[in-house]
Amino acid sequence: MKKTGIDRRFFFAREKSGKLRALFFPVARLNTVIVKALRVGLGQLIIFIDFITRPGKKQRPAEAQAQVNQAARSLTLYQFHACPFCVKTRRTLHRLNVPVALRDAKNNEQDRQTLLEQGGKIKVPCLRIEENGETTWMYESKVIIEYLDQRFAAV
Ligand SMILES: N[C@@H](CCC(=O)N[C@@H](CS)C(=O)NCC(=O)O)C(=O)O
Repeated sequence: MKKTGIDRRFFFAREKSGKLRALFFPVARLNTVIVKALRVGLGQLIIFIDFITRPGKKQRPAEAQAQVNQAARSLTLYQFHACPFCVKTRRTLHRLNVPVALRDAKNNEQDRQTLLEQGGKIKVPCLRIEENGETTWMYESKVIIEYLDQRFAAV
């Protein structure tokens, strides 16, 4: 069938956009790789800085520490290893010497699903608190840190 003027213009426009896409695809890919590398690099830097500047652990008499350890069994922190808000929260746990179980909600599919289904959303850090048969999913690093400080700083 003979191509009309409109058909031809449409055909050339499509061909041109295909070539443009082919030209820019490697650039876009390179951009993605650079952004990813920067993000990973920044994450590693945060972890390194955290490591070299980590505060000392709170020291308590054995009995008080045993009490804290017991209380920590009802807490679980859902987190990402390199998330700055999670690093901040883990530093608080370290400073207060509260051995809370950590769950990797980035790489562990089961933990991720649990956080989504029971907590309500994928956002970290999230502290799961089990108390008197009830479970609370606490989001926001600032709120979690305040809760931990209130509960454990004076023990
Ligand atoms: N205001 C929040 C910010 C938490 C936040 O933005 N967390 C990011 C990771 S650093 C997140 O959960 N993103 C969801 C995702 O990556 O799926 C806090 O202080 O806890």
